[in-house]
Amino acid sequence: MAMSSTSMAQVRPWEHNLISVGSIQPPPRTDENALFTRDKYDPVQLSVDDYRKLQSDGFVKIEALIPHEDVQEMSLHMDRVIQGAETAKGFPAIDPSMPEAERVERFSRVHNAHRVHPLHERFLLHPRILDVLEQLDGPDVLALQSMAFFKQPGHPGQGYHQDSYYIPTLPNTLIAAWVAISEATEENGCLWFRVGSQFEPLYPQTENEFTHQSRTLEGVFDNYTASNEDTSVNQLTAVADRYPEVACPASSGDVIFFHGNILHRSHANRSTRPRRAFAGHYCDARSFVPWNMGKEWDGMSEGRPANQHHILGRGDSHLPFATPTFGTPCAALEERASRVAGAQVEMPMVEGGQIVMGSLRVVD
Ligand SMILES: O=C(O)CCC(=O)C(=O)O
Repeated sequence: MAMSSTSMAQVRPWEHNLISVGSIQPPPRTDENALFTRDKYDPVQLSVDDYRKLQSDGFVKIEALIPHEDVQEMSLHMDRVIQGAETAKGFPAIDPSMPEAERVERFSRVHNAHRVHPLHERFLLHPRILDVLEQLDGPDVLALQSMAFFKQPGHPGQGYHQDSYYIPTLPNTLIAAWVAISEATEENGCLWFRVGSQFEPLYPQTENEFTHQSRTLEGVFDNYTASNEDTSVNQLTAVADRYPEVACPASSGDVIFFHGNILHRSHANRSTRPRRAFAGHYCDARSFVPWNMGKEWDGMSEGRPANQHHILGRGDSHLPFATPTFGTPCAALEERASRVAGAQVEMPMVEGGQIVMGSLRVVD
């Protein structure tokens, strides 16, 4: 999950080797991404049960969502990055002659590489992920951030946190899609969720003015230890303990979708192989997003949103949005269709003892 600009300045142990590439200039555009059109993939059809599971548990795993070839491509790319055979602006410099231990140490995770690398953009806007998001989180999908987890043997996990703590969206419609690139097991550091904790309010940090909506509730505290792996230090442990905890192992290609407020964590990789994952964060494109990866944006001081820095994946929005740097097909590149049908639904009214539809109007 994203860390704020404040935390970037003072790197703490659990932010081990975190790299943000948000401000890096992208490489020249290529046309290759434009080939990844929606019709290349089987459309996804979720059930009401899947929807209910996300609401009731706070997360839902969709098995084998991403085709094997795509997962394999990301996995090979990550291998090449670590070997120093492939790089992008903002990635740590790797000299292929470096000892392997030193090379892998440079990569724990990379944030927002979709701004500098076409493959990461393709994953963030993957049609099968966007299909699911449309069904789980509404038709208008804004893609906010991406993270590639290299999680090498011995690398730490991430302690209890709520993703909406880092990425505020108003109203809060944040949802994560966590793609297993390798198998994720309890041994190598899979995700763990506190089932039902998505109903908790957000436990914000006082200095983050955009996450204060729950602050007036009795019991909400100033949270400055989110993500700390040490449960005796992490203030969210007491909240987490109200809910049962479950591990969520995943096979490569499975995608775990989870709510922005759910308390979750991962442990260190205790295996001898990397545990790799790609995570995207999204929201309803109608939510106001006061977040640009911890960086300033035009209009920030006037209270204008940063939505124009985030890509419209599906649907439409009355708010601004970005187009993809590398031309991955998505709604931002399509003609805009207006959605006015909802405005025409008539309300039932009682007239002469009968229910009639919308005859009493005071707006005409
Ligand atoms: O992949 C991990 O180990 C942690 C990921 C996580 O907690 C997140 O993306 O919010």
